[in-house]
Amino acid sequence: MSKIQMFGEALPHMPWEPRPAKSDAVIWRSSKNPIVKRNPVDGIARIFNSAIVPWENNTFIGVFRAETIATLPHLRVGRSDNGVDWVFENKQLQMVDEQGKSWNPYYAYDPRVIKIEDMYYVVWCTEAHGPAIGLARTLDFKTFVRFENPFIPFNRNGVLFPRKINGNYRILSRASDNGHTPFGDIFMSESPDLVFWGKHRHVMERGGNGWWQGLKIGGGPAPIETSEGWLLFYHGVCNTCNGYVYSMGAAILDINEPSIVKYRCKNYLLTPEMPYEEVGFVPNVVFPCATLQDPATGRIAIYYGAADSYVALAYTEVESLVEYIKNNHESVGRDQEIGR
Ligand code: BMA
Repeated sequence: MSKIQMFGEALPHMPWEPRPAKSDAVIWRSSKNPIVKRNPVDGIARIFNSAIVPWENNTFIGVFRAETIATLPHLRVGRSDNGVDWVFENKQLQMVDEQGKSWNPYYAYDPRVIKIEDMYYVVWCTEAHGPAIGLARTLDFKTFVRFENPFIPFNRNGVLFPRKINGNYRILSRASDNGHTPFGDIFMSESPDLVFWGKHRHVMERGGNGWWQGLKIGGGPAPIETSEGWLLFYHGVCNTCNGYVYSMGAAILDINEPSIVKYRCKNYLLTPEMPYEEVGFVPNVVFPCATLQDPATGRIAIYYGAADSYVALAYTEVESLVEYIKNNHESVGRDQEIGR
């Protein structure tokens, strides 16, 4: 039993591969990577930054970012018995408004799926006169009811917390621009009903001594509740003369006031090193969007998009990970203050 506790549903059947022998890595890649390869479905060129959650009868379900051979990003449901081998629906995910009338975004990408009580919420980057946060709810992954735009453009990387905090829902997001935004910090907003959002607080700023997160940062999977605080995986971006490089980092946010960063790891946890991360439609991208975890064993599986071309999987254990984050903590700017 790990000294650091994770809270949430047991998941003994989650995908898992032990840390490679003789390795002291904090995080290690699946030997099956990439788990979703190019041209996975007729007419679909690439599936990558995608969200996975546990589903009925010990199976898994996900909302995937897919791009057609006309390169239009859209969302698509996939199912898996083991979390590694996926079968995708042969149609795009369809959304309706509160009246049940069809209401689909022109484009949709980078979904996150968060279960809060008995409802599943999909947050994605949607078209709303520019990129903005899309939000929909589903119970069955068949009917997706879309909320009206929770935020004005431009905003991306919306990530809900898996429960209310002090009575309100919380969402992370990153204000951006209309293109390949060359700036950005992580903010948090709160809402009593998922419709009206306010108290927009600053959570984390780009930068620190390491350049890997010097340009912009954005929330990744839904934060994981632990005895140390909210464990947040995020992406950090560095600008180079050959373009952006996306890596994955982690921080621990205060459990009651997540705009306070308790610990932030100065080192990246995963950076493009493998051929499927370094070479693809967009080279040098590691983009985490989902985790599965089992509180009893402390196991965490992290799903990430690789090079805007593949879905890949990495593993870690909560205790060694949290120790690593704490041992490599770096306080950046005003991160440790309430972000008012
Ligand atoms: C971001 C998003 C991600 C993508 C990344 C790298 O702006 O569009 O979907 O993985 O760029 O291309």
